[in-house]
Amino acid sequence: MATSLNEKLTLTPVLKFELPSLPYAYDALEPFIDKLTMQIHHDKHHGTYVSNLNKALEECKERPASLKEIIQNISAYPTAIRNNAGGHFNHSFFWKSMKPKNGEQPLVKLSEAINHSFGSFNTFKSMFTEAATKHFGSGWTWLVIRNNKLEIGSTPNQDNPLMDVSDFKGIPILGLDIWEHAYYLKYQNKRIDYINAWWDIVNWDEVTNNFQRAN
Ligand code: MN3
Repeated sequence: MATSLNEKLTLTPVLKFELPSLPYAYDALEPFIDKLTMQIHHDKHHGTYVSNLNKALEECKERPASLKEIIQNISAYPTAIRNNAGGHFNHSFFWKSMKPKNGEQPLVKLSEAINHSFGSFNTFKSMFTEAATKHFGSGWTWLVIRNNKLEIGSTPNQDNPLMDVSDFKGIPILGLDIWEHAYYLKYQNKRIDYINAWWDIVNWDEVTNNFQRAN
């Protein structure tokens, strides 16, 4: 054997992540999500998940090759990595799934799958809205694909449906941040108003891409 497993591990560099830029201006989602919320949410909250993830990875003996590898094997990592890798993954996914008000609907293939799984787009929307409204405390509500079926569910904290520890599993197609930091400045305790506003800025092109990639 040329190299032992231990030698290989020490040769693998520690992963280092960077905060991705928003794919639009801070005020691009106004009036549905306000500029200050986007600045604090992206720069401070997401930024802190990234820097805390980098710190935790330096102290960790595992040498994962990618964020997805960490997420899918999250039970092997300490809580700091679960929270911060989840935070980084979920927010990166979330920013891309929104865009300025566009009045779009899901593209044909996803639209057919939504009708097949939920009966109609409006039924899907009200089921998702209800799940997001009723989730207790911080977390995320998701549309996932699992065994060729679309399903709606929520995860606590910064967990997500790709994590091996998650009670709700699948490949995420759409995700909504329902932590208070996502909406409190503008909507205070009215989570339902934030959810209803968010429907206006869903980037259905991106969501449809997510669906096609997952198939
Ligand atoms: Mn958040």
